[in-house]
Formats: sequence, structure tokens, C-alpha cells
Amino acid sequence: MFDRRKFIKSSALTASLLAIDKTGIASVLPKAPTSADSVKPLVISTWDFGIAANHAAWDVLSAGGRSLDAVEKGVQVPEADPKNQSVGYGGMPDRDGKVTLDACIMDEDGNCGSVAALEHIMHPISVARMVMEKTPHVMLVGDGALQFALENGFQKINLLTPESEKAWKEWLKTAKYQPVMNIENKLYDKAAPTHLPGNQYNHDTIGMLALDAKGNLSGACTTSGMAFKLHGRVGDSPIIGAGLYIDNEVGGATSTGVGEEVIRNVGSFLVVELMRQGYPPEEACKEAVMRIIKRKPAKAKEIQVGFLALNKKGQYGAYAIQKGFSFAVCNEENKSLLIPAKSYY
Ligand code: SD4
Repeated sequence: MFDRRKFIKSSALTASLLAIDKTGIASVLPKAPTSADSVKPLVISTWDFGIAANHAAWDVLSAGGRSLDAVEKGVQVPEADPKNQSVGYGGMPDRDGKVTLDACIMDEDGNCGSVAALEHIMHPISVARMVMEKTPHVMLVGDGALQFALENGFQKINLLTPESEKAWKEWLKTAKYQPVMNIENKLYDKAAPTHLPGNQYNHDTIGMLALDAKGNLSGACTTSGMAFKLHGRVGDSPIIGAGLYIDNEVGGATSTGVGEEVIRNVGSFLVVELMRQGYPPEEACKEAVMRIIKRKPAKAKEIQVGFLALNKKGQYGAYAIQKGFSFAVCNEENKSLLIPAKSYY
């Protein structure tokens, strides 16, 4: 039953937290601190390959650089690494043997750029940035994205390495397609899926979030997507609000795992909006994970989704459906921290 006393009490509390801006829209978030002096640069990213990526981003941040430059430089590391078979060059192909890449980037002013199903380009993140900076658009896909990249000086290369081609040919023998869980191999070896030749293939997207010395946030997300996907399939990673979202007043979030579930729940935007309501990063990630589980409780056991979030104060957290998700943290005190995320199961 409606309790008037309680309502008045909670309304009074809410009123004390609410601020009405000039548009008349109420916001529960106190304005983030603006003192540049108090901000300590920080970069976080998904999975253990995030450690090396963070180092490249840290080179930019520690020199007083912009978070946008840091995240671009950072995620270029796994993009160029042929041993990383879930991002960029050497990524696993789709079921037709084509490596198609998805990436997006977002800056402190809400500018964003994205490419999806892009072939033949080593650094889709840099093409995404160019879409953001040189065009009036947010997203380019497929042949159009490739044409744009080539016209802007990107080199055309073969992204399919012999190792990934071999894995694809092996897969073709059964051609069984089902989204697989993404498990951190070092932390969770036993859970490796059996249809892939080694659980190193079962890594995932890199999502990176950075806070620079000016207190500005940016993020980047890049992947070759789900191994052996249908040609033309696009996941959450290049979709602003799903695979990545930044609001410089609040924080940023990124995701990894089965992209379809993240898209259905507009995951990263949800995490940022929850932080706007006052949720700490880990709690916001957890709530977004719970939203996915509540919608599909029967399916939840079979899928992995992990969210990673960073708020304006430099607090961070993550949460996943399954065990095994980890994230890397790099700041002044510790350059190579790898933290296992809490999970529902
Ligand atoms: C995607 N989240 O494309 C990305 C990466 C992936 O299994 O494929 N994960 O959905």
C-alpha cells in the first residue's frame, strides 16, 4: 500500500539530490569535480590483453595527452597483434572466411565515430576516429567504410593469418554455429569451448576507457566479432550505446561478450545512466547484467556478457554473467593490474 509518510520522507531526500538544470530537466548527479589538479589519469580495458594495450595508452596519458589519443593508441596494440584472434589483424573470420572488423570511439564532447563489417584494414579504430572527425556521420559499414579508409590513406592488407585460416577450416568440418562464452584462459582454462582449437581463440573484444589529466573521459572498442559469424553480422562493439558509451559528466562504459544481448539492452548506455543515478561502477555493471539475465533467465547460463565502467572520479568496476571475465587497470601506482570481475554465476 502507498505509504504517504514514507513518500514525503523519500521525496525530501530526492529533492536534496535533485538539481534542475536550465532545460528544466532534473538530474540526480552532483556536478563532477572540475579541478584539473585533483584528477589522476587512469586507463582500464577488458581482458588480459588489456595490460599491453593500457601501456600504450599510458604513454599518452602520462605525457599529459588527451584521453581520446590514449584510447586510440591503446587499442591499436591488440588490433596489430596477429596472436590475438579476436581483434583486428589475425582475428577469426566469419563463416565465409572473411575477417570483418567492428570498432567505435567516443570523446569527451560526445563526438563519436564507428565502422562495422570493415575488411582489409589493420586499424579499424583509426578509421572510426576519422569518420568522427572528417565526416558529418557516425557510422560507416562494409564496402563504404573500406572505400572511405582507402581514400584516406589506409593500406589494404590481408587480415586472415594462416593460424586463423587453419582454425576456420577446422571449424568448416562441422560448421556448427553457436555463440560461445568468452572465457579468460589464464583464469578459467577448464571452461574452454571444445570446438575451437585452443582457448586462446576464445578471447574477445577490447573495450578501453580512459580519464586524462584534464579530467576528460574517452573510450574505444574494437573486435573481429564472434568467430565464424554470418557474413555481415554486426555485434555490439561498433554501436554507440551498446558496446561503448561516454558521458563526460558521468563516466563511461564498455562491454564484451555476446553482442546481441548487449544490443538488446543498450548495455553501455544503461551502465552510464545507472552511474548518473548514483550507482558505483561495479553496481551499475551488475544491474545491467541482471537486466540481461532477467530477460532471458533460461539462456543466461549459456552466454557471457561483461561490462566495464569508469566514473568521472576515477572509480572503476566490472561485472559479468559468467566467471572468467577480467580487466586491466593502469595508473600512476600500478601499470599492470589484472582484476577478475565478479560474476552472477
Ligand atoms: C561481438 N561483443 O561482436 C563482440 C565480440 C564477440 O563473442 O563476438 N564476442 O558480439
